[in-house]
Amino acid sequence: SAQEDYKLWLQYAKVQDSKLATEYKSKINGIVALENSETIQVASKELQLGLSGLLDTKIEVQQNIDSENALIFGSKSSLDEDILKNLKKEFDQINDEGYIIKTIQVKSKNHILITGKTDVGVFYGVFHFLRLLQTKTSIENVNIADAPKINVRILNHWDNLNRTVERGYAGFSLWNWQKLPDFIDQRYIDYARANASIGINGTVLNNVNANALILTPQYLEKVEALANTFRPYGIKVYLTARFSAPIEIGGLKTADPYDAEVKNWWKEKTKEIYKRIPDFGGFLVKANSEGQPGPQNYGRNHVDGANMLADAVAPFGGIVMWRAFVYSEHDVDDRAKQAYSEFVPYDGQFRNNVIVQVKNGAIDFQPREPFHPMFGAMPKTPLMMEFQITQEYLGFSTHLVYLPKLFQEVLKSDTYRKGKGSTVAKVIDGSLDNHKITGIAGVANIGNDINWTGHPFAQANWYGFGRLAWNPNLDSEAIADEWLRMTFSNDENFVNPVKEMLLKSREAVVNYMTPLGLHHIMDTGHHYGPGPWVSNLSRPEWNPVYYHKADKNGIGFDRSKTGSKATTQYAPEAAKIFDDVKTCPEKDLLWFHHLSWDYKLKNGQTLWNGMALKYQEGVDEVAAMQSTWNKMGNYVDEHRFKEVQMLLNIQHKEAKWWRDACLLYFQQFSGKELPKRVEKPT
Ligand code: GCW
Repeated sequence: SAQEDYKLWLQYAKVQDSKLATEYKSKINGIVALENSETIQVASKELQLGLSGLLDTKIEVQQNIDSENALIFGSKSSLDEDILKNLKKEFDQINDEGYIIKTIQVKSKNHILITGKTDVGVFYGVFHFLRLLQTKTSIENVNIADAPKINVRILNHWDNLNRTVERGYAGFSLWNWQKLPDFIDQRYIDYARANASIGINGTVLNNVNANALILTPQYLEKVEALANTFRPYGIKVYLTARFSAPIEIGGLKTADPYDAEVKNWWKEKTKEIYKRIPDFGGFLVKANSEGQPGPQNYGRNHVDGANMLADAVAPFGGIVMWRAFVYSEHDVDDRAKQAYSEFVPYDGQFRNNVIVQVKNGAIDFQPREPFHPMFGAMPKTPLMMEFQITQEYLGFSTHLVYLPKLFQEVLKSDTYRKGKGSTVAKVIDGSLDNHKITGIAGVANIGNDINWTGHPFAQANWYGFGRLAWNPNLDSEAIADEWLRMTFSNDENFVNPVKEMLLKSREAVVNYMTPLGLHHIMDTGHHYGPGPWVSNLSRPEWNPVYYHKADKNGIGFDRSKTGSKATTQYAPEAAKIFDDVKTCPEKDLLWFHHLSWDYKLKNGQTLWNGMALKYQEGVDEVAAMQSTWNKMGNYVDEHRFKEVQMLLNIQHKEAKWWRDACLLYFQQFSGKELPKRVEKPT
């Protein structure tokens, strides 16, 4: 039902396996909270809600640890000396947000303890404990110590103040500015619960294409109300800072970061914010990109801009996330090179509370991009990852695409910056270059649709982002497994085939949209559906023809040493791999090379035939997804079953649209027949 749609992965459906249900009930006689902070209170509420659903019975809240088999939770400072002394090893393993879940003995009676160094750590432990029950895991003898590997795990909402959401496909913005601050929608609380359950600890409320009004007292009062709502859940609020705000709302003549009045304006503004929100996280800034104002308007550079804001928030412990997504119409030889050339020379010059936020690839959230060459290239500057959870270029909320596969591919990529094994994950978790501030951002796919994300399976992308933000080394398959069990069913006849479907869905979309390294050939502006023919836009690098460069001689963007030389922005080992068509992974082939239609692929096919077959494969994969899903009616409520069925039907239709449009368009250049296995356009 719509109920289930709304509840995300926190369904807390009754445990079906009777043996396990008996075990759970016997191990959870009562729950004992050792503290009474706001966070522990919401943790206690969550446990009661979760357990009453999972065990279909009310579990009593006890004041003391008597009897046996209590579920005890509280932070380190609330623990008795005799409990504490046996946990030294575990406490050494975790940081401030980590937790321990352990079967312990008190007066020779068994209990389960959930603890951590802070209340939020305990809360995360509570969610992990509930997850054990949601995913059919025994709690006979638990012994878990876990902690996040990245500090700032944050959602970026591209939400405008009029509640439209840029690149949002799930309704309007959750933030009801008109009713705030006095009306606290239950949605805000459920949003916070969902985020806390996966360890997300920050949210940027408003669009990076920013409106300065968010910084006026009228709005800050509303932001404060949201911050108060999220605080018990361990979620800090951040805002985007429009660089020209001193002019627009401050009445100054300039926003030049060298101007004393401007500096002072930001200092005062920051003070005002922290007075309302003492734990305000800081600012996210898009500057001198796609028409946004920035320091370059005044002949200054990114460092000047970022450091000015960093100085304003530093006294309060805030950070500045400065985006590296920049490209201009003036430097059009290869857009992929611009961010690197604008930022890398400044390595080491940013204040230590600045973190540079880099998209996963050098163009823009394509179905597949090689990792951004900035990762690993600025060892003296912390870099954070920006992933897009909302599916701007991947079929909006209509196509089913399991993104943790994409995220994981990027995180595992080897930058070779400090030798083999210098993965992107190690750059952003700070371990490669020893950074204290670390971060990962996901552009949210959340709106006020009943199911939050438009497509029931797009919930998995929010979930999976959070899990990978917690630990970038997790496996996307394990994440799919737990998400399916928590969201739908533990029945193996459901979990196994549908997991298979999820895991294949990312490659399917690559195949029917942009196989073999093609990119940015979506129709212009909205980016939905094919548009490889578009060539009339005012800026060259907005036109799909700029990216595929198809002509009679072949197709692809030569970024190798014979072309734009973008490969030189990678470490020599990586550059070497990409530069040589023989070693360049075929999945990235046309990203790095312009090749003739007769070029022989590894499977012996010509490039033209191979590409056509990939498009067909994408269509076939969606058909396989449909047939898998069509057998799942018995395991899923009717509402969600039908929704997904209809969406997959659209996806199949549109996969064919992509195949036909792209192949017919490219065929005018290749001048070749389609291989037999490719269905003729209808
Ligand atoms: O992906 C592109 C989008 C813009 C977006 C921009 C950015 C917020 O098409 O809508 O603007 O990137 O990331 O700044």
